[in-house]
Amino acid sequence: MLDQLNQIEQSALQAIEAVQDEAALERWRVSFLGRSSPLMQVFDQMGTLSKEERPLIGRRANEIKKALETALNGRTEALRQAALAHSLASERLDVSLPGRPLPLGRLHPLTQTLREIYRIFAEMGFQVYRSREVESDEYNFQLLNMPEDHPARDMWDTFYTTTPGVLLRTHTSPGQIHVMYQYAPEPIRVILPGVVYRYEQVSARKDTQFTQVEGLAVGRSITFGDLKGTLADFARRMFGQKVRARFRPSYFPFTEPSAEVDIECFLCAGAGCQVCKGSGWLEILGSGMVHPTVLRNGGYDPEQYSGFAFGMGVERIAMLRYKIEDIRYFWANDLRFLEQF
Ligand code: 2U9
Repeated sequence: MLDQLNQIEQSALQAIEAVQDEAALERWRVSFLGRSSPLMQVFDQMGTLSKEERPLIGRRANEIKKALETALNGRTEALRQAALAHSLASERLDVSLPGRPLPLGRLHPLTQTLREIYRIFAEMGFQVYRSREVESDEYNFQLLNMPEDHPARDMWDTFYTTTPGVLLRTHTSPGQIHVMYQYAPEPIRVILPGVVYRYEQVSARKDTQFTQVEGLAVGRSITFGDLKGTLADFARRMFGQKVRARFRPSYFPFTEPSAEVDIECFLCAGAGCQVCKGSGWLEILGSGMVHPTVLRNGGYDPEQYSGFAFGMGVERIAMLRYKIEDIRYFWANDLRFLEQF
């Protein structure tokens, strides 16, 4: 019996050396310390032993049981330590490594240009006013001095809706009538940004929708000199302090006199290149003194009030500024284009 016990101890202590995980350790416990393990069976058979044998075997069996329990506890702790070391190793952090750069979003080039325009005009005291995109023929044309069948209507190829007299605005000018109605007879200085729609053949220069900013200043003594000063200053702030501007006579039904504003071509310094088509000048906006009829339509007495107005295509300004060759890039959502700004 003593030999049998020594055998049990030896094989148990040998087997535990090979145990590498918790499940194997549990199997070991069941086979060497479990209820039906050979060791426990020795305890069960105590009653059948002689008086002399009983204390000897009993003592030895208890010794072995303690030894196995000690071995079990030792192995449990060793496995726990190994698991901890493994998880610490896998979570190791090198705090001296450089951080991973986060992908940064950016503003659309049109938004950047628009914000620059807002900033420049805000510094000159202009407020931003937003107006509807679906308009009436009355606001888009008639109140701007273009009654039905007026030939100047041909300047805007218009998207009409199926409702008679309702159209997509071809410019933000109807918004200026809304502003005047709302504020007359107070003096006003506003800019009106927004998308406008034209029934155009799409090309590198023209799209069926684009972004416009129009401006309007109305007061008791506003002159063409104010128009010139404001717009020449805008050109310098937008395109560089050295940029020269020129005012060229033009025609718009809602302004009289009217002028288009060109800046000296900053690509060829006036020598003539492809962008300015050899002229040395780049057109950036249209402008004029508000027509007396339009002032009256807006609720101002043209005998006492005057004003100037202007309009520009924001895509055009951005194209000049960033040397973009095709207007269709703005709405194409191509990341290769957008990531350049
Ligand atoms: C009111 C009075 C006057 C707005 C004006 C222009 C000249 C002009 C174009 C430039 C390029 C539009 O984006 S574009 O196609 N605009 O040339 N706009 S004066 O004059 C107004 C508007 C409203 C009540």
